[in-house]
Amino acid sequence: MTEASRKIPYTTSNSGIPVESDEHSLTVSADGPILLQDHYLIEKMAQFNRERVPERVVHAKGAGAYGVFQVTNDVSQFTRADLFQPGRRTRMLARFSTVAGEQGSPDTWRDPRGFALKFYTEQGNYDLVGNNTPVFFVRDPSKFQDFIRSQKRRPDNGLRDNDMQWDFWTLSPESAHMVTWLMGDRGIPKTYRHMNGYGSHTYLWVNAGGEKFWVKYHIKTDQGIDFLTQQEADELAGRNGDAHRRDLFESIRDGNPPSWTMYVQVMPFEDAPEYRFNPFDLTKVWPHGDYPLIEVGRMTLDKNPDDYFVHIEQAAFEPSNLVPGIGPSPDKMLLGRLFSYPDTHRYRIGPNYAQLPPNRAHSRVSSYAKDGPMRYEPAATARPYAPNSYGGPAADLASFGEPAGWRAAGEMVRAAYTLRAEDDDWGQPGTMVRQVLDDAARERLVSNVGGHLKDGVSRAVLERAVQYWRNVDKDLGDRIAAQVNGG
Ligand code: HDE
Repeated sequence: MTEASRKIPYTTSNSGIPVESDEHSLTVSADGPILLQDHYLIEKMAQFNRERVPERVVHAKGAGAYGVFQVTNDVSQFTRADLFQPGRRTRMLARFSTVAGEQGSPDTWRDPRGFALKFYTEQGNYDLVGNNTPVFFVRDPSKFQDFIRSQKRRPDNGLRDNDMQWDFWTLSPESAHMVTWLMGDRGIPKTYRHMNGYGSHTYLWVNAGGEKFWVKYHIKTDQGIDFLTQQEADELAGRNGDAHRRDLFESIRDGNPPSWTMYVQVMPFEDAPEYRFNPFDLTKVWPHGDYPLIEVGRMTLDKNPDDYFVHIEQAAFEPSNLVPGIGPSPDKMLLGRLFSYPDTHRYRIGPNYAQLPPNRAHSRVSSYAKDGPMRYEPAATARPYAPNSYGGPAADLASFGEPAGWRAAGEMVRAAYTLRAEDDDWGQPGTMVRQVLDDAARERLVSNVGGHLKDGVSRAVLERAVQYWRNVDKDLGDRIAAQVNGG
């Protein structure tokens, strides 16, 4: 029977060889021993044993989709980045995720959400790898690994431990702003479609004339912010651990593509040195009264991946993918991340990860890379060295301009940022509690914190935690104390 006359394709081995059976091993007589020459059986078992790549050490559980970014406002006065030029439409990939949970963990655990974007621009891939919060727990990359370990599983019993979490947080006062976000309504979004994304860090934009501006990204959901209460989330975690992944997939499948509107806050380059607090400190936000939001464009997720592992599990986002017109800032956390992400990709999915479908640039790649495991694309040149007199490639400084940077000088030290007038750890979370949250949101914050503190936190850490919240806001701290001690 030919394949054409059949309704379904015939099974083959990985090498395209038609196989004789989908269910019977090759044996001597029906009841006899299995034969080593059963190449297809061996291939099936060996392939099965090698289906896993290491999960992401953080942000292991997530969901993603492809989409398009459309510029809706002219911001070319601030940046010459190709994707932000008037009228530009750029294909993109987004991945949303939780942070501490492993791959099989529920989507609705309380956690920040990753908000990772990859734009396939005409000048290479631009990755904006943010969270659904504008701030973070710590401000020096040296503490990041410690922070994450305090949120995950203990080495002795393999269990997560609220005492460990609050021990770290109460010994790291810089965490207060982010913990207020985490323990409030933003800590459990209703779906991935009902949350904002933030670049969180300060970045550098450079326009065509070489003028520099500091920016912060806000990517606001067009679906509206919505959240789950702790109780709703706990119930859903038990009933459907993949609720957020399913919601994103089905909304796109059913012709209901979610969208977000991107804005930036723009700080003139020369404002930074005198600003009243450190504008590069990742635990701080810039008041919108100082630097209002300016619309940039709209991202719409309109295409589900046709293979989750190929496109989402192997997606490699890196804040170091900065295209001409965009640069980093002196934010120590951002600078640490510039190393960490490519490092984790080389370990997790191999040195040629940039050639995998979700990571391949849509523009021409003319690097001098060659060879290495699983290499897929041919080398860009037969003479893989620079300079060479056989047609390059050669760096083109004239077209793409100086690296986007700033002047730095001074002695080598290990120290916290230099303190400025309003560089404290309690002011901004206190303002958020008193001026941004309404009574109902404050009540839910008290209940969420109280519930978490009552679950296995030691007396000594509890006392520090009550003081931590009193430092944020006295009344809030008193209400948490009453919950913990009396309630
Ligand atoms: Fe990450 N982070 N991170 N992170 N992060 C990773 O890279 C790291 C931080 C964020 O959907 C890892 O590919 C360091 C802030 C997202 O694939 C790793 C520091 C923000 C994702 C890593 C931070 C993020 C990651 C693990 C402190 C928001 C998932 C897997 C200096 C602004 C991306 C990977 C995806 C993933 C390092 C802190 C967001 C280990 C060293 C702050 C959304 O490389």
